[in-house]
Amino acid sequence: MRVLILGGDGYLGWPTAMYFSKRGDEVAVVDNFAKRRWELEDGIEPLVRIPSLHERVRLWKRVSGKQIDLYAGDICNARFIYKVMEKFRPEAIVHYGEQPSAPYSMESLGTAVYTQTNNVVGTLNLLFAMRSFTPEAHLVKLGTMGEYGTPNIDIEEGWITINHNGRTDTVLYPKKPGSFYHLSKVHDSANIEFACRIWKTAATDLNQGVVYGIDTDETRLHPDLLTSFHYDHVFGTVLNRFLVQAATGRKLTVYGKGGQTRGFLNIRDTIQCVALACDNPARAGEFRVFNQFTEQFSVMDIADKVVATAARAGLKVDIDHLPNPRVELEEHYYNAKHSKLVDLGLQPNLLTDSMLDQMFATVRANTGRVQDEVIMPTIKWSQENPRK
Ligand code: NAD
Ligand code: USQ
Repeated sequence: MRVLILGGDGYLGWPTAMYFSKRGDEVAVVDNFAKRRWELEDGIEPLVRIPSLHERVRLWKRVSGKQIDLYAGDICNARFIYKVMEKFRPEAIVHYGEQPSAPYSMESLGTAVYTQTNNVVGTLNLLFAMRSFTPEAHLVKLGTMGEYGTPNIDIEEGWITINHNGRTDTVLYPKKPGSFYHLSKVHDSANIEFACRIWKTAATDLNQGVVYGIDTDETRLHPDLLTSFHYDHVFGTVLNRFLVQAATGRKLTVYGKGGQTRGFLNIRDTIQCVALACDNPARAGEFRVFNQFTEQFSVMDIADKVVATAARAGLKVDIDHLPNPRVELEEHYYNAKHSKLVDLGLQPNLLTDSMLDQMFATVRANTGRVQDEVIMPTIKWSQENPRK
């Protein structure tokens, strides 16, 4: 398969590119390195410094003997993405190339506008480029479970059948997202569903939960093939943050009561799910939605697991309940369906004690560069945030 990976320099994009390349697919990656610029703006660095994408692509060739094509450029530049699509002619496009942080999007008017422009315009450009050059290709788009929010009813996989005043229809599940970032994904989903209806585009929207994990089979092939792992308050996801906090003797930063419940999955399962979607493509005109997570936990469940993991390693870790910088329900009903990927063959890597012990050991071996200043949350949802 010819697979184009947008956002190939990112946490999920780089290991995905290596995975497809290793199994024999023809792979190209696109990135404009915006993430590295956002990091610079906020004085943030991943836990371990990562080589440039050019270096990692060269190293991959030496280690695996396989070529990954690299296109450096911005998906929001229509001319650029048109050229890439015309030249590479992908059969599958895995779209990770967006601003992924809820706190970043809530920092200011500028970051909210940037997030929505970057994400929505980039995806629109891609849809038009697909229509022009690869109308048969399959779009595998990374959306988020946060598009649904935390409704007081069961969450279905994308679509819901509603009976209203005696008539029945199947419609996109109602969305109530919790940040301007999550909203950008809702807008993307609506635009993609429209393209499927009007142009017969084939698309799978992967409503992914919170990802954790530091390595995959391919990143372990060489220390410099690693992917970016964030523990800061802007780009770090909750379990990754708690592991670093515990490994460095800090209290775990639970926001509010910690009853916030989300779907979670291992980075290895992100890759498995994306591969399953590519290998079992949507039909022309189909807007297919999968809820992509393997287990659901509350923030306190996650904190308790990290406390226990640290204890097994001989460390005592405490939990701090910080005033919640976000506006979100801290106790709520949550029951999200997630059977479609399992039906396709997903074999989940669950959050077992041995998985936690392994991740904790890797994190502990790499705490030399942890910066105190980027751990506590400073971006508040309900008020203006001073620009740094
Ligand atoms: P990431 O920031 O590490 O990777 C995104 C990459 O896309 C970055 O390298 C960035 O430079 C690139 N990019 C952004 N805008 C671009 C543009 N206009 N043109 C070209 N490249 C661009 O994020 P990630 O954690 O790897 O997430 C990947 C995708 O998965 C995102 O869309 C995110 O919303 C989604 N997602 C992530 C998680 C998670 O927990 N990490 C969970 C659910 C969904
Ligand atoms: N949280 C804490 N303490 C922390 C960090 C987070 O209590 O130190 C809480 C948050 O308040 C939230 C939950 O943990 O209730 C999850 O927060 P998160 O930062 O791990 O995840 P989120 O902001 O939702 O975003 C992440 C990714 C995003 C993806 C999303 C999937 O950054 O790209 O879309 O997870 S989901 O949550 O399913 O929408």
